[in-house]
Amino acid sequence: MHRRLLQGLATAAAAFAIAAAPASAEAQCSAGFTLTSYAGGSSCFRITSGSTSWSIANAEATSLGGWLAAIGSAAENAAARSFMDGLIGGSQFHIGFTDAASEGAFVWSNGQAVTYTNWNLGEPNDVNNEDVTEMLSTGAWNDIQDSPNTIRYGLIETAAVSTVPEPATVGLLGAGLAVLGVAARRRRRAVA
Ligand SMILES: [Ca+2]
Ligand SMILES: [Ca+2]
Ligand SMILES: [Ca+2]
Repeated sequence: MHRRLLQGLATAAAAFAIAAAPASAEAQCSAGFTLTSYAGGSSCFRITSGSTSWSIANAEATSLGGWLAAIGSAAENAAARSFMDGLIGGSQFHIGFTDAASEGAFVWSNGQAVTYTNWNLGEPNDVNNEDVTEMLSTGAWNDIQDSPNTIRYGLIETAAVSTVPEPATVGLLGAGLAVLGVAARRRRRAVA
């Protein structure tokens, strides 16, 4: 067989092999969010634009396609606290835990199941109707009022999406087929 044809076949075969190899998935966040990984998962985090009541922070989270942080584990709790430490020091901040719908029955505003809580000693105590939650400097939680007099930054969360990188192999595959075509034409000419 013609040597160039063999070379072309080899190139095409290599391109097919690369294209067939599984591309590794990469976790990514929407613009403005920071990918934050921790044992057992990852989240996309960003801080609210200002220090506000819980409801206003919650509305901003929703408008951005997210929610006030829903904390599913001790590892996520520590990651959330650490993320906010880098932005507001040890200040407390809003998370998405609320019992506004049913007193005493706290739920995550994004609807996820409650798998972990980290209430501070004596909390939640519902003093003067506290129905939303802040995270303290220690990482422990406290129920607070949803009020213009109780303003905090909020931690907004979205899920990290897993994306497969664009295959860089399509061009290579094309190049391999082009070489094959040239080789085939030369082979026909040599025969003629
Ligand atoms: Ca979460
Ligand atoms: Ca309450
Ligand atoms: Ca409280």
